[in-house]
Amino acid sequence: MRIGIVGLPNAGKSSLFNALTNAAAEAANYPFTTVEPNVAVVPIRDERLVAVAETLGSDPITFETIAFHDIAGLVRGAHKGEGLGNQFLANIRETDAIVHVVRAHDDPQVVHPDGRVDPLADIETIETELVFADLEQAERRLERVGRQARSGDKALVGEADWLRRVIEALQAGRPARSVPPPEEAPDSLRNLQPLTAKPVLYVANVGEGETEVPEPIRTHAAAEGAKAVAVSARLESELSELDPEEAAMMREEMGAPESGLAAVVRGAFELLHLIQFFTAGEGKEARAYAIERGTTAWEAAGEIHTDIQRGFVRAEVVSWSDLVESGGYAGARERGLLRLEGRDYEMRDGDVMTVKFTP
Ligand SMILES: Nc1nc2c(ncn2[C@@H]2O[C@H](COP(=O)(O)OP(=O)(O)OP(=O)(O)O)[C@@H](O)[C@H]2O)c(=O)[nH]1
Ligand SMILES: [Mg+2]
Repeated sequence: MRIGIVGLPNAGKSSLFNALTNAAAEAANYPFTTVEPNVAVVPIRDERLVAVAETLGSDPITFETIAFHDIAGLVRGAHKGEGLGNQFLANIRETDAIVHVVRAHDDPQVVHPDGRVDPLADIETIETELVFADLEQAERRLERVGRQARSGDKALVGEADWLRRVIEALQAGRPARSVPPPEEAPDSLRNLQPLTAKPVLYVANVGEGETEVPEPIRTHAAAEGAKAVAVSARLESELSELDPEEAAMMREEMGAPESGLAAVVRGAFELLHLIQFFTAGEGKEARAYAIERGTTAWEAAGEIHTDIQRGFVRAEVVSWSDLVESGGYAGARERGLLRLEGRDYEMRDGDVMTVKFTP
């Protein structure tokens, strides 16, 4: 899963990025991979998988990961070349979702580019820039596809027509997600990668000790079908530098129940309708996989390996808690908790699956 972080300058993007990467490195007990200085692949520690691994003596434990891309702040007029932000938007075209950091704290020490704190106006500034960036991209693509569509190819004609409607929507200030891609050209969306079609998680960067998403941001997110979480980015970034016990104590004292990492990860999973399933062998690797809700056992097998999917015979499935409570696979089988499932079985969150397959 890849997530791009956007927001105004000084909104708190890099503070959040540092908090996420430090906290993950600490919690998962192995270093995150810095692909580039501003991209970090963060393992998502899952206590359910840890418990499964302890029960089975599995080693190593491989968590699912999220790659976060931190980019420079966008300013009003970025599409006309203001600031540096626009050129970085290309780096997040290939992400699955966007985290939009919105300043919601009023610390006078932190300069606001517009000299006032107004979360809704800030959101609008950023969203306008995203719309303009998509517009430029869509116009450029239409030039090419429109020319190719003269061949009469159905998919190309469909894509060109879709691009025209996307451009119309964007010119009216509506996001690309409001124009569904045509059936005859299902790749249109992937070819354009519009930023305004990606699901958005708003992160309200609230003052220390605050835990609620401010009302205007919550309402705005709900109206868009987006999610919103509250995080105090600087505090989280400071806490992430401490050792975990110390951080937990501080967190309790300050009444901040959940780490910023946990809140963002939870929000991202909800946003993308993701659940996790696990594979775990006795004395072998225990591994987590993020899949969309509704994924079948056969599709899930493909996440493990294409060979395993190709030779799929059946799946042995047990919930992680049943497996742990039964002390392992043998115990779960004895108690009738290890089920045989076919290829159409719909995976549930926390399932532990062993695929029987013909090589
Ligand atoms: N009081 C307070 N200050 C914060 C908070 N989050 C970030 N800051 C401060 O705001 C300043 C800017 O934070 P950054 O995280 O660098 O902001 P950014 O969005 O990455 O900014 P650009 O990279 O310039 O676009 C820093 O001095 C932070 O310490 C917060 O929750 N409360
Ligand atoms: Mg930054």
